[in-house]
Amino acid sequence: MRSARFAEIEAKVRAGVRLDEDDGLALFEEPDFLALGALANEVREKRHGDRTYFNRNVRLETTNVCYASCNFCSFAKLEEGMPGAHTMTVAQAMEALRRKIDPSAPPTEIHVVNGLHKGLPFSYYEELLSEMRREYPAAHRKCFTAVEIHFFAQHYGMTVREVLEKLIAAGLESLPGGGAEILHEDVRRRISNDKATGEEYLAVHREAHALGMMTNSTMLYGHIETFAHRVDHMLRLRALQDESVARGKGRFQAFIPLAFHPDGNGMEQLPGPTGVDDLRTLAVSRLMLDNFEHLKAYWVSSTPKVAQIGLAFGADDVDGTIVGETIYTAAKKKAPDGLSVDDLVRLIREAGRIPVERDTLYRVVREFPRAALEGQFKVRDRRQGKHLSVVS
Ligand code: V47
Repeated sequence: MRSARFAEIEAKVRAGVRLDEDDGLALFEEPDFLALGALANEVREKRHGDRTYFNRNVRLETTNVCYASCNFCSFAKLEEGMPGAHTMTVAQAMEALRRKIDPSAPPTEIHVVNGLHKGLPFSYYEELLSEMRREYPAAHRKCFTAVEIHFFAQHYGMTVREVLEKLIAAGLESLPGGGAEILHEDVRRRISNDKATGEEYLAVHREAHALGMMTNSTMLYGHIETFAHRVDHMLRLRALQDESVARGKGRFQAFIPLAFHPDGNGMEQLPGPTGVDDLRTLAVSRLMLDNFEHLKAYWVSSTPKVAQIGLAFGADDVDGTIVGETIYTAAKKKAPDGLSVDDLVRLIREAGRIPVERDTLYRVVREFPRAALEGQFKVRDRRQGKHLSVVS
């Protein structure tokens, strides 16, 4: 049953009044979970109608060596030489990219995330970017989280601005949202004590925005944090976005809630979030982050099925084809190792939405026509490779 408090919040949303911390908490605790989803959907449809975005992207992780010991991470190895530790040379990284990329349908985005490796020279990252730009000039380079940029500044003795300027000169175009985890210090201290603080994470995005760069942000939820920490996280991002929008240069484009995966890391005794929590978190994010244009239902972390339902709970983007992701693979994700454009188009259409292929900056690459639902629900006859309509 919808609470009286929910009715108040609904009225605020419909009147365009910004929600506050108490509202955010009430939404996380709202018993009528479907009413919450419907309200987030109203906001989503007001902004985007049925349009639902995806891109063709590849992931590259060139080193998993990372001095930081985050409790939630199944990917990192503390030191070079430990079992499973690997670091590619720039030539090996380019070879790995060639293996992931189908030259007949090259991606529009290369998304790079790495461990914090103390033994590599700064020139490694510059060469990586310039080689990617030389070989795949049309693929947008969305590389290195704010935590990595902060680490480069400390480790190589530069300011954050100097690091960004040098990397931009080498080919960097935008920053991914990773590394945000939970910004509140009480949680951050317990889950990732030895990397950039919440304030330092935000400072890197502030600087990137001031240089005209677009960035994303994330939130790792479903571990030891409370709803209050999630709301606090959203409010900190919203405040920075206000500043950046007012400055009129770069800003956050998308917010991406990341469901915690407990396998193989320091918090494996925890169960991880449920599907309802995934959907509730999307819906609250859509309602609280009124100055973020896009909300991603990241199918790698939530599974394609939950991401698809997320399109009715506020999300307008499903990320992309994501060839070659290894962070969630290390945490034994239950999602496939990449989706084809056909898979994404089907997933979006069956949710009653219009698929739009975008580039990293949300420029339209291709808009797919809306399909009649009847024609969409098809089963594949594996022996004959033909589609058979269920509704005959
Ligand atoms: O920063 C690590 C998270 C992030 C686990 O910007 C984990 O478009 C769950 O940031 N369980 C990397 N999460 C991925 C990321 C991302 C993903 C998709 C799109 C974009 C974007 C960014 O993955 C890390 C960390 O927060 N992570 N380990 C885990 N066991």
